[in-house]
Amino acid sequence: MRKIRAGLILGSVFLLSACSKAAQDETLRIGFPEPTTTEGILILNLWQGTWIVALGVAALVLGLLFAALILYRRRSDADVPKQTRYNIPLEILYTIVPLVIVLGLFFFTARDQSTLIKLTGEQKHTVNVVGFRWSWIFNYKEAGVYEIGTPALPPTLYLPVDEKVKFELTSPDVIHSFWVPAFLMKMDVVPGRLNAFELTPTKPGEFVGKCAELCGVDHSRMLFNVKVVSRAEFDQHIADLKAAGQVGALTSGRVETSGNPDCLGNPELAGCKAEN
Ligand SMILES: [Cu+2]
Repeated sequence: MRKIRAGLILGSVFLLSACSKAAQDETLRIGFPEPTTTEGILILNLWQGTWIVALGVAALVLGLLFAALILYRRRSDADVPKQTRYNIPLEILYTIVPLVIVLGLFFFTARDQSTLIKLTGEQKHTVNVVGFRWSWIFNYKEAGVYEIGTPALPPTLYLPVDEKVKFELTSPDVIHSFWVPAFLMKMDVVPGRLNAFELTPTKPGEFVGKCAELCGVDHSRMLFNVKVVSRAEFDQHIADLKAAGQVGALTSGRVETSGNPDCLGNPELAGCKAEN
């Protein structure tokens, strides 16, 4: 017994020390990426808290299970352990305890969700994100410029670091979902409905985004990039979009393919037309 325990401890120490710091951090985040927004920390805490509760339940259940296996095992044919049934207090207990756990998890989820989707109106700028079959448009509302992507040329969303941004999500066709994994936040983009949320990116860098709602044949190609940059770089990018003539706002970039796959992302091709 002692040898097994020593082996287990040694083994886990060895495994942990063999892992890189990054892998250890990811283990502590239980698979979540490192949050790069103010709001992401709240989501990470909810995720970790839920896991702590789940591990607590697992420890309790497995502990009771093994205790019963060892302490109350049948030791001889003559000596039958005491049989218990219809233990009302016990049955009430194991009905109420899961209810309390589920209600607790629900409470924290609902509380954090209402914080996350609350619109404070304190955003520094607004981006209207249009998800369409099969790419994204980013309308920078205050600046009056836009960026549009295609499956072959995914667009890049620029965001100034440490500035609260409001995303307004719209779709001209089917339900998509706007997801930047590093932001730990996603929201559906629903036709005929204005969904919105705010967040504050806190780490400069490049991140990937994607559509997280199976929306059709080219769903997997609805990729985009996010660049969190300084205010100066952001202003420069806006100026570049203006200089490129990408002024105004687009509501749809849907390309009518008329059966020709080359039309995807190439509305200017002969025989292909853009639908707005
Ligand atoms: Cu989609």
